[in-house]
Amino acid sequence: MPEVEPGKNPDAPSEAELQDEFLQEKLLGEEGVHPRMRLTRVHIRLGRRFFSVWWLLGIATVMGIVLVVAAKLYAASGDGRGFLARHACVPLSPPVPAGMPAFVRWTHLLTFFFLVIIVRSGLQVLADHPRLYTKVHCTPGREWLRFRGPVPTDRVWTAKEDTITLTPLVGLPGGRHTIGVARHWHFSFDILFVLTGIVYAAFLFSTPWLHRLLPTHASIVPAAGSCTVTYLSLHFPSGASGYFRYDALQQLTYFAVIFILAPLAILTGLAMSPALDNRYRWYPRLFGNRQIARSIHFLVMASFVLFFLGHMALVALTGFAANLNDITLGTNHDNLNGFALWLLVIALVIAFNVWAVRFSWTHTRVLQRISNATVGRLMDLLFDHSAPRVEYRRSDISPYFWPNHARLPDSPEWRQLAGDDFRGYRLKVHGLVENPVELSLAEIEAMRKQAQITLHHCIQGWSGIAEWGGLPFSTLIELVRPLPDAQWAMFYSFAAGGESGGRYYDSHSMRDLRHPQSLLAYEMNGERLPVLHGRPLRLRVENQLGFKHVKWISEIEFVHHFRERYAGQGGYNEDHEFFGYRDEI
Ligand SMILES: Nc1nc2c(c(=O)[nH]1)N[C@H]1C(S)=C(S)[C@@H](COP(=O)(O)O)O[C@H]1N2
Ligand SMILES: [Mo]
Repeated sequence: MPEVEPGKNPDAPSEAELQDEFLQEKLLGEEGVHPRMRLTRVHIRLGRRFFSVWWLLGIATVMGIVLVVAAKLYAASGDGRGFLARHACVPLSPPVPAGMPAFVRWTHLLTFFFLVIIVRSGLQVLADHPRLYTKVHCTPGREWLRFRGPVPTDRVWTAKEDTITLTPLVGLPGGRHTIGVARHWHFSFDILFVLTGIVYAAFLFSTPWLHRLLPTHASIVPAAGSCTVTYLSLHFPSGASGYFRYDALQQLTYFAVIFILAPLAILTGLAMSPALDNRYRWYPRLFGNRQIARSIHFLVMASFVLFFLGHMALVALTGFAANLNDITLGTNHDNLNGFALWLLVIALVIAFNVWAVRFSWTHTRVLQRISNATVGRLMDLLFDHSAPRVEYRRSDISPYFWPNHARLPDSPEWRQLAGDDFRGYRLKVHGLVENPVELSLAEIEAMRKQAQITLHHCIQGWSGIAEWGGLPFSTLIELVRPLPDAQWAMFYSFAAGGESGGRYYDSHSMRDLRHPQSLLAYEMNGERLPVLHGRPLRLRVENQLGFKHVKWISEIEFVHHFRERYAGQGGYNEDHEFFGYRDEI
């Protein structure tokens, strides 16, 4: 295996080959095991049965009609007329200077643009594990929402096989199992979204505009009720008075979107991080568990989309031209200038999205590098110093633990070792160490043993709790004594990483490997590690996502930097699927 000089790397596939392989495998592949995401395939579980969301949409439509009829009847009744007269649906906020201030107009525009990218890339992430659960375990059949059929039970079904394909019209970048690329967009635009939010909040809290948003008087509740009845009975107040003064329902809705939905999106997003969850047990508990946080994250997205649709409909119904002047130019005229600007913005956002899809498929490495240098740095800053330490109880162990890989080991060498129950197995530890060793499984088992019950976080979205027993990596470090120049350790697998045949590998920093919970595991849930989960040896590095936990380890090499091996991005997924090499979320 790789015994190469730094910088000279005969194993490296060419970048053009990698780019081409990515396009062929992930975008142009035929529909087969990886069906397209389609509304007809979305099912929601009630009790034991799954129902098509068409039912839900049908019920929602019927309920909508019932609500409109009820509102109309109530508004025409004596009681209703009295109520509407007492609490008129009129602008509530104190008179403010006409027109939207510049900070609202600009942050509004940017937030819209950023959210389009965040939602599209988020849907792409969802397509990589198209099931949502309420329990942290992710047992097939127990999901509350799924975007494809049930998990086959007659064969091993990996999470990778479970991924579905998204059209680039919906997902960014589209295709299937392009989660690495989707995450680059998602996280970089998350940062822009948060920064915009901070600028907005800074302005908001230092100007009187705050009072148009913060509900301060209980009378807003009946007033919002009155507005609800008014809108539901299909009476839309004209925008003549200028929508920069909000009525009660508007104020409450905007308040909820800005002060509840947006923070919830950020907090639930963070609750999916292995670095955070496995350091602070209380954090995912804020939402129940990691999967509830993920479900809320999805529902927040859906609420943003619904809000957007309702918001646009009302903007159009209550004086489109004047409203658009308000929100683009800050004026209150009836001319079409705002409308023209709005069209221009929509065209630019569409053009950016078209470009983003193309760029994702043609310059994937550039995107990955930019993301490593920005998002990766920030993740490091936030999480790299915290050692994971959370442990669960035996009773928390997941009844089902998704297997995940593209290929099982199938080399003659591995077959021979497996046939002999790994008696001939020698873990080769070499590279920049004072004391290179070759260890049999019996020797490894005779060294210090540690067991831990931890939560596994797969990049695709599923999680599971298992007990892992094995050799603390720090003990191995003491044995082999890495040289001062050794900053990374490479873990090579017996298995290929994908169809292209290159072997699976990944790398870890010395800091991560010294964490007390970093293990070379040979037991799972008190029994010998099953082949499916990495026998004879697999990694546990609990502050990192699952793909960094190499299974079927054949050798470990200490190097100066992972750049010296293969395509130089730090691992098989980093090389071939353009994942970030720091993945603490
Ligand atoms: N050799 C090898 N190791 C691997 C993988 C793989 O494809 N090949 N998949 C990784 C991923 S993406 C995850 S989530 C975990 C899954 O471990 P499990 O199969 O025990 O659940 O293994 C990791 N280790
Ligand atoms: Mo994974």
